[in-house]
Amino acid sequence: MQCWSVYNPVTLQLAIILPTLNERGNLAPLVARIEEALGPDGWEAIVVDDNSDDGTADEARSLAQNDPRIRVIQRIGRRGLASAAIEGMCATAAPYVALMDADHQHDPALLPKLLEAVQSGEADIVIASRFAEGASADGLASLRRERGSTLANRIARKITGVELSDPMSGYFLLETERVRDLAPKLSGIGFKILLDILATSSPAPRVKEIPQQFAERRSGQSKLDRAVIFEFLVGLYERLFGRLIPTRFALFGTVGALGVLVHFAIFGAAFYGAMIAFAVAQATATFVAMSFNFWLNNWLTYRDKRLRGAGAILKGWLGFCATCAVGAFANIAVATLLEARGVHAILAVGAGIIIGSVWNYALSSRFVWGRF
Ligand SMILES: Nc1nc2c(ncn2[C@@H]2O[C@H](COP(=O)(O)OP(=O)(O)O)[C@@H](O)[C@H]2O)c(=O)[nH]1
Ligand SMILES: [Mg+2]
Repeated sequence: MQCWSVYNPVTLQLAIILPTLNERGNLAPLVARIEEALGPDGWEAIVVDDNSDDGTADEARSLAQNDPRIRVIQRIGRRGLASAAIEGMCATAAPYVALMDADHQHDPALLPKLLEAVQSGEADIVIASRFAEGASADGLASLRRERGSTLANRIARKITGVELSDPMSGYFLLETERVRDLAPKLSGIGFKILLDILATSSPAPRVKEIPQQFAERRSGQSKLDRAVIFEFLVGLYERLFGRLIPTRFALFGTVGALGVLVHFAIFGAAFYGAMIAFAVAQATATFVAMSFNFWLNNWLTYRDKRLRGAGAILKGWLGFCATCAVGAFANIAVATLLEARGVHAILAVGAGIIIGSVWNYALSSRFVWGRF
């Protein structure tokens, strides 16, 4: 007979957070590699899965059934690497926490070294760098990306005040309490979680970099196109104006403004160029501009929650068009009402546009890129 009371746990030291999106086949071998690096106890691995279609969460649960060191957070209707990482980090009782890709690009053998650096008090945050001396970055998909990273590093230095070779690394370790303290201030948008932590910490944390051999992903596909420079501009904006006008709304508005240009271009070409009837030209321009906005929002504004696959895109696009119709109605109603009350026509139009955009944003962030 099994006697539960003799259970004598070794104190939990380290949690390894594994954000996943379709990484089913990578989990079991990764857990084996983590065990090889850290030994049998003192650690746990928390899989934070955004409801992957390949059954990653089921696979994690089936591993966890026979292995209490594995835990699963399955998020429904949520997406995003940064927010998954933060949520996982706040879900552990371990005093130290590491973030790692689940695709084997990061070598678990480095974990003891990372832990030792923070545990000994040598550093507050230790980063496995793809670019520090002694590192190799064979696994980086393209040279372009690497070059992007180099430029990004220079900007990062300015923002964080910390000298780093790889502030975009997805593999690092720190005290869990630090994350908990910072969590309310972290943005949770995008992929730049480490940069966010560094930039938000005050005073600047003591950082140590350890070179890593960055490998090719073992199986599955990369989900991120890390447009590094874009991430930086977004990060910069967020720090400067993010509290005034939320980043996503600013992106959404910028895309909307570009849509207006597209609208005028199409309308001009159809009406003045091809001599098409006004109503048809206007309808065509509206349709093209709306589709353009959907595409660009899916590509930029919601890049961390991007709709993929023909079905999801078609559904999203139809939803977006429906949303825009409601927004247009609100726009016209508000503008007409204000104008009738004696507000200057241009001001009334401006107010209509602002109300319409806020409507569109609120509806589409919920019904197109959020949870219906
Ligand atoms: N939970 C969650 N995990 C994600 C998301 N996007 C990517 N990941 C995971 O984050 C890690 C890094 O993503 P990956 O696609 O490998 O990016 P790459 O290394 O830049 O190619 C992998 O373990 C992914 O499965 C997401 O939206 N949510
Ligand atoms: Mg990867």
